[in-house]
Amino acid sequence: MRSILFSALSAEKRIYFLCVLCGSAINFIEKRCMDKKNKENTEYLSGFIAIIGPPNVGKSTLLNRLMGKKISIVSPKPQTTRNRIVGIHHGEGFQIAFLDTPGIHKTRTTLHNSMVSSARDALSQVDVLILVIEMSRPDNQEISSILKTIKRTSKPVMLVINKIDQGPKKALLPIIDSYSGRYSFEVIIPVSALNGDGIDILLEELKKRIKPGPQFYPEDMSTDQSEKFLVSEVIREKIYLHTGGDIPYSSAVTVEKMEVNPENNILSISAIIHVESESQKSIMIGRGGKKVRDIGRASRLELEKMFGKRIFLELFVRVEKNWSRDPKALQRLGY
Ligand SMILES: Nc1nc2c(ncn2[C@@H]2O[C@H](COP(=O)(O)OP(=O)(O)OP(=O)(O)O)[C@@H](O)[C@H]2O)c(=O)[nH]1
Ligand SMILES: [Mg+2]
Repeated sequence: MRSILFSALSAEKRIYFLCVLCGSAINFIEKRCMDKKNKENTEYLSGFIAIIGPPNVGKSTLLNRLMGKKISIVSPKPQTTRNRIVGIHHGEGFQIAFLDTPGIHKTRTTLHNSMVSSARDALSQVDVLILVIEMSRPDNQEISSILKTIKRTSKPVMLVINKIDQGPKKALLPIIDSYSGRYSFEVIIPVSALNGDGIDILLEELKKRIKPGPQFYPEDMSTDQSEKFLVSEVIREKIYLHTGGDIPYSSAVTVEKMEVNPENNILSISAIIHVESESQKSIMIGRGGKKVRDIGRASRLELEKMFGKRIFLELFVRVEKNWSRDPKALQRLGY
């Protein structure tokens, strides 16, 4: 039809028509080239940033706040985080991979050694460090040793004073004063990871410190942890919240099975809670199985939100004698 119409045109009109067609094709090609050029000119920024500090100062809460979602488990007890946890923050034209780390502390067991070395290892894997302290306990006994370590890395360090919701703002001045004298921080930013105060300023300062680089992770990836690891961490968090004394510190969790039943779409998970002695096992199980049931219920509710489906969770408690001091057992349990 088009060719009949075209041949019906006079020779003059045909030439004019072809010129218009060629013109728009050239315009189109020019526009594509410009778009490509603009994209190349606005350089993509990316970087790795480690969140380090003493135990319990709010490092994991800060990671979750920066991410806008929960990636790392949190509890009021120190030494909650045991592995390096990666949270990938995607923004317009930039990407930041945050490494949440175990709190740096004096070590007593092989597990502590593994935790502290994974924190120290993270220092060498990143471009920038965020050192977190808390406003109400700025003179944490671990700080001197942490400052010595970061001095050796010669990486840019930002100091975050967390938990500013816990006291009057005027308490910040002497802390800022004292820390400015101890190290030449890039910037000192007071925040509350809990309620979000100061987080926008922190993100702006972070963006200034990342450099042109590749997009290391795809847009839809928010962590590099496996699903089994995420599940084991949620269960471990509930153990920290539901038990006391030595129990949380002597517990490890491994996920043995995760399977979706195609008929009802229920996700079946079976996991083992490893403890170090028979007496810990009976505390973990509780009278009539109540303790482990409470841990199971709290875990299941969170996991159902996380996976967006119904979950059937089975927990078994097993004794793995003195696992926290045995390097082989540690490896088996993921540390
Ligand atoms: N009031 C207040 N509490 C906070 C804030 N940030 C964290 N917390 C609380 O501090 C406790 C420790 O938080 P975490 O994020 O687990 O601390 P952490 O530094 O990751 O701890 P470890 O992994 O054990 O080293 C939890 O009870 C948090 O709710 C904050 O800004 N204000
Ligand atoms: Mg933590």
